[in-house]
Amino acid sequence: MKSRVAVIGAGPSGLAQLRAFKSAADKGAEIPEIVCFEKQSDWGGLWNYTWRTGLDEHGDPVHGSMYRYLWSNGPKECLEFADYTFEEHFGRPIASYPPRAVLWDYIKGRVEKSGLREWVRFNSPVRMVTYSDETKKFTVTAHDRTNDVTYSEEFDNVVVASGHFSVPNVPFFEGFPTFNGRILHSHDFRDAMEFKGKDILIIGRSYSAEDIGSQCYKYGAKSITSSYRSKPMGFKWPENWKEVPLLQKVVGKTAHFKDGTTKDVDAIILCTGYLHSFPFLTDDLKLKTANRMWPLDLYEGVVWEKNPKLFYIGMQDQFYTFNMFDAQAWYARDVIMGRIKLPSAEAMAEHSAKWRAREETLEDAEQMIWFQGDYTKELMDQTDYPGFDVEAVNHTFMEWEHHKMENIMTFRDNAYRSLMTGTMAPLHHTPWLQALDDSMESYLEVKGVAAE
Ligand code: FAD
Ligand code: NA7
Repeated sequence: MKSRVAVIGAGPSGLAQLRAFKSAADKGAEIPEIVCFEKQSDWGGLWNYTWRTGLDEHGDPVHGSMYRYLWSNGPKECLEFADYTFEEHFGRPIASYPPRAVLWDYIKGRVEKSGLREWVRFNSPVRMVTYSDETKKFTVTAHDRTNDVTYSEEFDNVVVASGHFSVPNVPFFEGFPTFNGRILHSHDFRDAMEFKGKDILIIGRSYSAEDIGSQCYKYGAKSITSSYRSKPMGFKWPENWKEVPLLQKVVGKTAHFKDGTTKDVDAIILCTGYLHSFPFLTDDLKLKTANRMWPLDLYEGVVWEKNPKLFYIGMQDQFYTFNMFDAQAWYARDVIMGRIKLPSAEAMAEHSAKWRAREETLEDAEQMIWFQGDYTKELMDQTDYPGFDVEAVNHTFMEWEHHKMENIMTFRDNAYRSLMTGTMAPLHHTPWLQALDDSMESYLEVKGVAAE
């Protein structure tokens, strides 16, 4: 009988796994039967925008954390698939920081072209995965939401690709229960227009804080105060944006900060990150980690060392995204298909410990980018993933960092060269701050100027 592989999640990571198997099949290999379980009614993961917050149409927690007007926070040239370029998808070069809808279209394009939809069971959250030492198989229990039927099936391998930016980390601050305004986590942020004319307080100093604050600025918030725990973000903010040390308490509408200053605010947005959460896994299979560059217990960042029939894709904190997920998925595929032989448990743990030791020396974004680039390259060198010039991608990331430091409100107006096709992206037709319409139609309108 054919072996069976369950893939949990049809976001960029899960879809990379489907594509990896399809690519082997296209080259004549005999592949296992693949069943992908997806909780939402469509694929694309976070890139499949939902207006819903709280519970979804079935009463399950909403997966989506993306919001309206979200534009890529890094150059598309750094995430481009090596086997499906933007130029192939859109038929021409496009600008470097596409809005969400454009990236969703790109992600979908590759899997639609490969005819992979029939591998996916939509509206099907996985409820439980167990492993039997006797049968050496996993039992996956899923809920078919369309017919409201819960059922179980056996699999030889499981790939967890359920994402880790969905379950919010929500700290408590004194005075929250009696705050006279709205308190929300970035997971529930949807439309910056809600905060037009308002004084908003943001807690956190990472990507969500930076981008949600910028969105609110762009769409007319009266003022933005961002409060950090460790250190300021340090960008050159507009005049109505202040960075302050950590919030201590709120009294009525007044926020009190560690440096003794206060500010009256209408809303508090907790950009305080997410929890890795796998309620469907038994403890022996469950990855437990904070959001970091090298979670432990995953050989090559992918293989569950305690049971190497289980795989995780996309569980690292991310600079590299889509093409790193590809590198991981190709690697997992080759382990599953017996093309890559795993070393002993001790050797796997030793290998992970080495990466972790290097991770602990990383001091800034630049070093993290090189770290993740080296990791992605190590994976690509072991499979037939087309591969790409990692060093060149790292350099594009460096340019991006530099452009952000120059001006956080204009960095998206830059253009970069594709490291897959060599083509220079055109400049976008409208500066990001003035581009209020984030639709695909508006973004792809041709009124651009060539960048060279
Ligand atoms: P996800 O995209 O989260 O997909 C996971 C999928 O698994 C979902 O479809 C979900 O429904 C499904 N799932 C979850 N649980 C179950 C279950 N029990 N059963 C069945 N299915 C399940 N990256 C970039 O490269 N550029 C950006 O600009 C960028 N912006 C971001 C902005 C925000 C607000 C966030 C939160 C993330 C952003 N990211 C960005 C990073 C993002 O993590 C990746 O781009 C990518 O979406 C990760 O893919 P994934 O498949 O691992 O996870
Ligand atoms: P991140 O990158 O995990 O960052 C979480 C932030 O939350 C970080 O700045 C933390 O501060 C801060 N944090 C966490 N807990 C607290 C408490 N208790 N008090 C104050 N601050 C806190 O999550 P993001 O949502 O920004 O980014 C996730 C993804 O979304 C990312 O890939 C983007 O592409 C979009 P610290 O830095 O530790 O001081």
